[in-house]
Amino acid sequence: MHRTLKVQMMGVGLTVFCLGCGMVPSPASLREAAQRSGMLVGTAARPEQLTEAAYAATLAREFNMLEPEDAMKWEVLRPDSQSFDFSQADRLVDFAGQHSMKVRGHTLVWHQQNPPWLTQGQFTPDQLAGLLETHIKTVVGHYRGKVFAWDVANEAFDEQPRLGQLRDTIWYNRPGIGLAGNGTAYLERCFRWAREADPQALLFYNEAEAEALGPKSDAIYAMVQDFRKRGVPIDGVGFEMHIGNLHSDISSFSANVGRFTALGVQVQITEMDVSLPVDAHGNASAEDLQRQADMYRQVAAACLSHRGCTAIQTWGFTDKYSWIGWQSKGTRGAGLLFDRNYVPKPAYQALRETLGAR
Ligand code: 9MR
Repeated sequence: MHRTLKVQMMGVGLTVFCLGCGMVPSPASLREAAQRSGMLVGTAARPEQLTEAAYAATLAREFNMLEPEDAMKWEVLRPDSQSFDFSQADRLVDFAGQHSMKVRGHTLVWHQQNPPWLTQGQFTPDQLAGLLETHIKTVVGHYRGKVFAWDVANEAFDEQPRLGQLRDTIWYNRPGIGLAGNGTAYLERCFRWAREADPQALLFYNEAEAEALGPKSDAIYAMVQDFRKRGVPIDGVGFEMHIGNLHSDISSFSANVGRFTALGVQVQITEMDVSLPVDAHGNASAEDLQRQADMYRQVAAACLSHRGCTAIQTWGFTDKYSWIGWQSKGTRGAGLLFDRNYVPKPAYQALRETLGAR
């Protein structure tokens, strides 16, 4: 913007031509951009990588929120039925504290990454209920005042062919905590335990492949509507947003966010990545990287268009460490904002521009 300013200098009227006056400089980082819009921008993080200088510097510079990728799961926290090992998760929580970042906790009730002593323990429903209550209250209590939001339950609704039905799990009905066959009652109990342990923490239900309108998001919607009506403590829904299709329909996502926020809960994007086909060196094509940037832009713009959509989080930030490579045996990858050398990709620029523009 060019502006002409009239200034009075020592009583003499001067007209000066001012280049760039009134321009707001572009944000220097994702977190600066997010702050301008009152948003949170986060990433999953791994404690074992914090000693890598580029990893730690990028994490602290770019994000105002982090979530332990694995370090708060049962498998890590629970060496046996009596003990808790918070050492790995504490490293991440301490790092976040040192860099003024918020922490999302993930996750208290899930069917995966449970330790063998639990899954093979042949516990009765009463014993499982006791174990789960103690787990939720101890973990949420340990991080009271430090974890601002919890994924209380994760991925409790099933995939095809039972899309949208409750998943058979150790917590629900295999054998469950005593509420098998009672729909979402077992989840309700977990949310109530979590609220007791930390009345200030926001409590989320987190789900995969429920971003768009459809049977799975309908089932979650019905649960949240019911919980809100009956005063069951739930504050938000997390949509993971693992995108593998560069032509995904973002308008359906926006409509879905709209109906959830209308129930009075927050929505957060919790695990975003946009995986691409890669060559033997892990490289994607330049065209795909541009399309990927466009996906990030569209998703961020959709979130920002709803007041109740409060956070955008990616599932890691450097392509050096991403579950997609491990899971696809190297055929897909390059899903994140920074390449393997921590160089920002087109997706980074797209997200930074979009985040700063609410
Ligand atoms: O990224 C996580 C990876 O390190 C684990 O091995 C994997 C085990 O299933 O879980 C990954 O994270 C998952 C997250 O906790 C829940 N949503 C799906 C994520 C990707 O699988």
